[in-house]
This record gives sequence, structure tokens and C-alpha cells, in this order.
Amino acid sequence: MNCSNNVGRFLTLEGIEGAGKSTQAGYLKEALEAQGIPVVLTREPGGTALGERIRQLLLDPSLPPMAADTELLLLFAARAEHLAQVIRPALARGHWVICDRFTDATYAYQGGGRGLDTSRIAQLETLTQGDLRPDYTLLLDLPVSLGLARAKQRAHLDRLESETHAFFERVRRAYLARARAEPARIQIIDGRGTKSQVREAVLALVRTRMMSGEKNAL
Ligand code: Z5A
Repeated sequence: MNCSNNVGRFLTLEGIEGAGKSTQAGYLKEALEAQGIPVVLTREPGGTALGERIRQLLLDPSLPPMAADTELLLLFAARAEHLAQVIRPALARGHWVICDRFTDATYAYQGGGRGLDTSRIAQLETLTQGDLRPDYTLLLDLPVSLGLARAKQRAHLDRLESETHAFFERVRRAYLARARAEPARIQIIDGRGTKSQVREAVLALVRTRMMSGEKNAL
């Protein structure tokens, strides 16, 4: 991987609910910025004004169930906007982009969880992203029961969080299968540790896999 300081990097965090993605994304941003690396921290679905409106629709538990294809197309519509307005411009400026979920989540939730044909997801991926893929993906893995227990500490569950345990087991399995299929890009991190243990594991991986040869060090 080219690790010159002037080249933007695209790093994504993935995992089931409560895996600690948002927590670790914040820590990583802090650590990179402390080394003078400009970072854009963003999330999916969301990341733009339009994307956040689409997110509200996707997660609203008061709406009647939507067709799986509607959900899929809304996710890619938000993603197209996110790429155009935020991700591609930031990478072109040489910033690092840390994205809390991206297209691996679509393969895991809509493919694994909902059972949609992954070849159709792949078609939309190519249509929306061209050949842009994350440089590096950290998959925070933990048992579904632990992730859901953490997520339930929040006040209320959104539409997707109200899915069954079996749904999230399928999501987890799909994530792990993707990691096995793309070991150079997707690195599994044990999400069961304390926040600081997971933070150390994340920083160690980013240091060795994405920053070798850089003068900055985490
Ligand atoms: N979705 C989809 O279906 N298809 C797609 O293509 C995309 C998304 C992109 C919203 O995502 C939903 O969109 C999501 C998948 C779907 N649906 N569900 N269900 P999201 O990322 O915004 O939602 P989320 O996964 O539900 O976020 P989350 O529960 O906040 O998870 P997290 O970001 O991984 O965890 P966190 O916010 O960092 O931590 C959760 C709690 O655990 C919090 O109280 C922390 O303080 C605590 N925590 C974090 N780390 C630890 C450790 N290590 N120990 C103990 N406690 C911890």
C-alpha cells in the first residue's frame, strides 16, 4: 500500500450493533489527528444532509415494514450522495476518511440478514462506487448477545435493532465470511475487551497495516 502522507486513506469500521464502532472511530480520529493527519469521520447511512434524512426513514420504527429492495436502494442512494459530497472530495484532498459502516454492512445486513442476492448488491456497489473500495476495514466482532446487551443500554431500539437474535446471527456470520474472503482488507478485532483494550488493538493494526513507512506513528 502506498503510504505517502499526501495520499488519502479510506478506512471503515464494521460490526453488529453494540460492537463499539462509533467509540473506536472516535478514538482513532483523535490518535491520527494527534499525529497531524487530517481526518474526516463520517457514518453510514448518513454523512450528508440528504443521507441523514434517508437514515431517519430507514431507522424509523413507526413506519410500516418496507420492502427489502426499497431498503437496499435507499442505502445506496444515501451512499451515492455520501461519496459525491464527502468521501471522494476528502480523499482527493489527502484526508483520511474513517467511515462508521459502509458497503460491507449492506452485504452483512441486506445480504446475510435479509437474504438478498449478493450479486444484486454487487451490481449496485459497482454502479455507485465504480472501483472505489475501502483501503482497510476493521471488523469488531463479538457475540450477538453481548452486542445487543450493549445496544439496549440506550433508551429505545430503532427499526433495525428490533430485528430478531437470529437475524443478527446471520449478519455476524456474513461479516465473518467476508473477512475470510478478503483477509488483506478486512481485519477481525475481538470486540469483547474493554474500550481501552480494543482501542490498543485498533491502533496497533492501523499502525502496522496502514502506516508502515510513514513518519507519523500512532
Ligand atoms: N445498516 C444496514 O442495514 N445496511 C447498511 O448498508 C448500513 C447500515 C450502512 C444503523 O447503523 C443501522 O443501519 C444498523 C445497520 C444498518 N442497524 N442496526 N441494527 P449504526 O452504525 O448507526 O447503528 P448501530 O450499529 O446500531 O450503532 P451502535 O449500536 O451504536 O453500535 P456501535 O457504534 O458499534 O457501538 P458504540 O456506539 O461505540 O457503543 C455502543 C454502547 O456500548 C455504548 O454505550 C458504548 O459506551 C458501549 N461500548 C462500546 N465499546 C465497549 C466496550 N469495549 N466495552 C463495553 N462497552 C462498550
